[in-house]
Amino acid sequence: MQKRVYNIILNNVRKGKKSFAVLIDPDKFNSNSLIKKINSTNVDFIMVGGSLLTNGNFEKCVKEIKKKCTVPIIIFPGNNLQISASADSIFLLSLISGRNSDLLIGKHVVAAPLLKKSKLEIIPTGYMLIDSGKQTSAVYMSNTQPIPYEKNDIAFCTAMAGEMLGLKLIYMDAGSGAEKPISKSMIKEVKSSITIPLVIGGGIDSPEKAYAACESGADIIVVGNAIEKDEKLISKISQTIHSF
Ligand code: 1GP
Repeated sequence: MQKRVYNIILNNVRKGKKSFAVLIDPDKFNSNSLIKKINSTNVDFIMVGGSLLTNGNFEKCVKEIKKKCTVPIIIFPGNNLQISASADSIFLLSLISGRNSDLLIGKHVVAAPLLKKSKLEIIPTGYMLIDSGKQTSAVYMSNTQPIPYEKNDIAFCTAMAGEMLGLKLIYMDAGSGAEKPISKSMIKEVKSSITIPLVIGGGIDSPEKAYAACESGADIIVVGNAIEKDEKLISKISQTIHSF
């Protein structure tokens, strides 16, 4: 299994270059215009997945993106049904902010043989849900409590523990469509407590919010919901992130 995607992430971090990941929800995927936009913009990664998918077209969506686009595809799995050998890589999420053993190790046991067969590049990821003012699908579906918005100490101790356990990435997520993104001070404190790359997502719906996350120490910025509403944001946010 090649470490292509993780090496791109690490190289960007070493150069101080921020990365931009567009999150595609297969339920809302409208291939032509979105892929056109991505192909004409500087997007580092495409993530595909969601807490709850209702259309059953996960595999079709990944294949279609792969066919039309050269940007590396990372699966962001909402559950163990979201695996496709057509993607490049998968964030193998361990929900370290929660205490639901199924999402810490259980689902992974079930998925392991499939993942091995798929030859996907596995990126072991410490996934942390942060409270954003309203209950998000990720919090509800995971049956866990998010880390409170202002509890920076819980966030950085959790991230530190994740790194000590050998995880290769920390992904802090306020949840899709979050009312407010993760605070600058929480991102700063987590970033200064770990040496592995830090991914930030949830509620980033403007270049200014993307800039604030970069400035605080995010290495990868994930945007999903806002782009579904306005595809023009892809180039605006990309410019901000890449000129940081
Ligand atoms: C959600 O972090 C991602 O898991 C992206 O969030 O859809 O709010 O951009 P948005």
